[in-house]
Amino acid sequence: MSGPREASAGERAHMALALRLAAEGRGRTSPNPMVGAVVFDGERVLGEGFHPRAGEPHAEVFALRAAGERARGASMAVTLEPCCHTGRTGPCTDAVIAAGIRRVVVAAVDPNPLVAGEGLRRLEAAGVEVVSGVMAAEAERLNEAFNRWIVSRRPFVTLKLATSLDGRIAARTGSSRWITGPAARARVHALRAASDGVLVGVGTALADDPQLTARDVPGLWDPPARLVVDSQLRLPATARLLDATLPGPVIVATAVPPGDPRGHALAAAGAELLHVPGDDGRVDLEGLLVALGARADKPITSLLVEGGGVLAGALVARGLVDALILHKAPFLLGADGVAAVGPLGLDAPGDAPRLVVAAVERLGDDVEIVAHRAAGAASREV
Ligand code: AOF
Ligand code: ZN
Repeated sequence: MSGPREASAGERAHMALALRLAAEGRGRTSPNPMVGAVVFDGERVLGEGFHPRAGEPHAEVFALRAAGERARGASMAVTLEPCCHTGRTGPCTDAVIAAGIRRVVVAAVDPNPLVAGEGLRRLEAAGVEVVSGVMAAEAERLNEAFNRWIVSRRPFVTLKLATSLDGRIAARTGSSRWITGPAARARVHALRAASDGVLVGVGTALADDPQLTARDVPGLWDPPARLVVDSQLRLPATARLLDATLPGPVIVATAVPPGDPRGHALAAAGAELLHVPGDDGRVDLEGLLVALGARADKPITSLLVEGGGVLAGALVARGLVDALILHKAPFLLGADGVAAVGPLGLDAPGDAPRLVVAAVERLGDDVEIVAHRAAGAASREV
């Protein structure tokens, strides 16, 4: 006899727990997704698991191990469709079937072309009841970076801006210390820790001499790569970013061809150089994203862009920004302040790339607005 085709309130509660478990892997699973799983019988939780990092077992395996023999005849809530392929680990579908799980409640389908619905079909073919789409929006949001990268091999790009209420990132002198308060700045460090890479334009690197590291973030996470778009290699080898004691690789993207002494100096200081020349003597930003997503040892699936205005404008103009995180501080800097986003050449508001506000939150005295590219306004493919 087959069970209900929809998830019960109790099963949704188990899925909410699975989503919280999945998030324990934040900042460590790349290029894999964050996944959580709960083995349960009615209200009783028999085993919990999450995917801790790429190369280690999947969430389902940890939850099944924790449940042991009690898994036979029980149910599972899992935030991502169980995989049916052999990668660094074996197929989760086989593990679920072998353990005797009777019913699987899934949040999101795995967009990995090696899975993409086949995991659900395998389970059903083995007689397991499957319900999918339970809290799917939350699960998709959690893995927005993985979902983008696994199908396009390009990173999910989040533009983070800290501005005055009138959208200025610095006063007329270029001074930007500080726009936002401690709570917003702490949020930025958490965003960095959750990202594979943190990117700035060379203007910002020269003006602020940032470290781009994630600091004072609790929990375990891998240090993000720190990147500068530096078309003409103006970054000095003495930049703080290149301090050898700081965690995370430094990548300098440039239009200058290999063999230039400025490049040698940066490489000697520990930077990895990426040569991605565009037509106009500048870095080809689409080419940069492709190169980052294809990075052999550690692909960059999520990129946090922290300005400045020139880089932000170039990315927005090319349709390369997937999400925007705007921190607004309660003061005005006026028209002589520095604009957050460079010229876009728009003739009418209706021509602007459309975003959808996903969340608004107060951070101390500041306000955070999270917005996503509107559905259908997909980035231009290269
Ligand atoms: C699951 N549960 O916890 C995760 C899944 O190289 P592997 O073997 O780790 O496989 C990685 C792929 O497996 C990844 O691209 C995604 O499709 C899926 N991740 N699947 O059932 C998990 N992390
Ligand atoms: Zn798996």
